[in-house]
Amino acid sequence: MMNLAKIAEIVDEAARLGHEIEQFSDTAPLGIAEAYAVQALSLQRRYARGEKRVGIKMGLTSRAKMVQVGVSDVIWGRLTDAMREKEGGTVSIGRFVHPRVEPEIAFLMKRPLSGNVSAMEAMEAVAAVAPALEIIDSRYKAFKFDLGDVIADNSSSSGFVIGQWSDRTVDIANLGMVMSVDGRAAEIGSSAAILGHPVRSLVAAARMVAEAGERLDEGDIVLAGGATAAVPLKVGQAINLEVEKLGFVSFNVGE
Ligand code: OOG
Ligand code: MG
Repeated sequence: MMNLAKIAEIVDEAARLGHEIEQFSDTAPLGIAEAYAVQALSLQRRYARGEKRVGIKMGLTSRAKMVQVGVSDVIWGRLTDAMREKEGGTVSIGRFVHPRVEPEIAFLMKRPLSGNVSAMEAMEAVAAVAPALEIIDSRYKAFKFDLGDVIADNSSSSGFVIGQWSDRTVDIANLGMVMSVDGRAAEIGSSAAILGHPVRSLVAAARMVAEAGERLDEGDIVLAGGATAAVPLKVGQAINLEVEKLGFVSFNVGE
């Protein structure tokens, strides 16, 4: 069995250089605790290169996402400043392996949050909510992985774009979400697809970061997870997400 630091180097180098790797589950499967340890070690490498932690992303919080990748446990990953892309800008995908985009809701934290909290406590720690597009890119061949593989690979985190923030008092329980490619609707869903209510994803986030000895901080961004299946990105596309009451967020796909 390879040591965890070596595995962290493999996933980090794959993400940094945009090349694909074999699943660890093919030869030496990773347990969940080991996989999160690899993820933490791989993020240490990013921080050492000057990237800053800006929040976390939750994954596999909707049925559509679980079905698409064949893994049905809620997972999380870390977001850094280098992953954030400008709203309305052009995202170059040349540095990715096989990127996909998915429609999400983002929370902006106004207070720290960690551990077992109620939905009301979670919402009270939020400053604002926004429509968001997450660009995911598994480093594994053919976008295939098991639970340990995907967690070790920082839950496929690679980029994200956030739209305009709205006050946290907007009711986000069941908002229509339409993600379009070149002006045509590609995926249609509702914020209710995210664990029945996106706030449940924030509750899970608080619990899961606490298990890692961390917390959500003031100013952190939390992505609640894709509400629909993800769509493969191709150079030249214009991607837009319209969320009822929250507005839109968009980007263009460049080389
Ligand atoms: C894993 C990441 C899942 C989400 O929003 O469900 C995720 C993947 O699909 O590669 O980001
Ligand atoms: Mg996602």
